[in-house]
Amino acid sequence: MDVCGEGFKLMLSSWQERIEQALAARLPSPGEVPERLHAAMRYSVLGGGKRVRPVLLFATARTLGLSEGEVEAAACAVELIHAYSLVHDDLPAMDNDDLRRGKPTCHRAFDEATAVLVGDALQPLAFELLSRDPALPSDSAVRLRLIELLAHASGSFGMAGGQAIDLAAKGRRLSVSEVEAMHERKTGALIRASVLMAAACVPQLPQSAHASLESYAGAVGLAFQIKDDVLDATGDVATLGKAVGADVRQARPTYAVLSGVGAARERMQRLHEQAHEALAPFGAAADPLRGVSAWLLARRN
Ligand code: GRG
Repeated sequence: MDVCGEGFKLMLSSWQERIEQALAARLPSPGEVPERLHAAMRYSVLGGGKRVRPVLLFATARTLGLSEGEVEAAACAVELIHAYSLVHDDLPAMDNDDLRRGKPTCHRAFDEATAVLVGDALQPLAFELLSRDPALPSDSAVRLRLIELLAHASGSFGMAGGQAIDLAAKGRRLSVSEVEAMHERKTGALIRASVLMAAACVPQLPQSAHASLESYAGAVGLAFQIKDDVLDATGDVATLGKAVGADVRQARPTYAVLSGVGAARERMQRLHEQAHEALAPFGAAADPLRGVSAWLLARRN
C-alpha cells in the first residue's frame, strides 16, 4: 500500500465514519433524562475531531489480522476519555478556551457545571463499554487488561498526571527532557494505550511484536505532541478550530518554544523514522500504521 496515497486516505475516512457511528450508537440519547447532560455529552463527542486514537486502534487491529469490529468498542472507550479530557481542559479552571473543534467549547455552549458533569459521565461510560460491550471479545481476561490499560493511561501516571505537570509548569523554565516527559504522560499515554489495547485483543501476541508496537506508539505519541506545539506556533485558528498561540501567551514550556520550530520539525522527522523502523518486523502488514504516522506528520490541524 502507498501509505501516503489514495488507498490510505479512503481507509482513514472509512474509519472516521465508522467511529462516528459507533459513538453515536453508544452515547445516551438526548431524549433520555437528564436531557441537558446527554445533549452536552453528544455535543462534546460527536461531529468533530480527527479521531486519532480510534484510528490507531483500527490500524493496529489491521496489522495484527483483527477486524475493525473486534476493537470498535475499545476505540469508542479511548475516544470518550479523550473527549472528556478536552471538555475539562477547556474549563476556566484550566485553559479557559472558547473554541474547540471549530465550535464553542462545552462550557460556553452549555454551562460550567454541565461541562464538569460531561467529563464525569463520559469517563465511566468508557469503562462500562470495556466491561460489557457485546462487540468486544468475550474473554474476561482480555476485558480486564483493556480496563487496566485505559485506566492507567488516563490517571495520575498518564494523562491526568501529565496535565498536572503541565499546569504546574506554566511560567517556569523546563528542560527539553522534562517537556518530553510531560508530553509522554499528557498525550503519549493515551496514544500508547490505543495501540496496546488493540494488541491486548490478541492474547497470544509474541512479546517481540508487543515491544515493536510499544516502540512505534512511543515515537508516534511524542511526534504527535511536538506537531501540536508547532501548529500552535505556526497554524491559524480557522484551520485548527481552536485558539492559536496559546502556549506562548500562557508561558507554557513546549518543544517548539524551547527548541524553535526548525529543531521541533527535525525531531518529528526523526521520530517518524523511528516509528517506521519499529514496524520493520511486521513487513507490509503494518502499512496501516505507517499510514497513520505519515498522516499525523503531515496534518494541518
Ligand atoms: C483534563 C485530565 C485532563 C487532561 C487534559 C488532552 C489534554 C489533557 C488536554 C488538551 C490540551 C492539549 C492541546 C493537549 C495536547 C494533546 C492534544 C494534542 C490534544 C488534542 O488532540 P487531537 O488533536 O484533538 O487528537 P481532536 O479534536 O482532533 O480529537
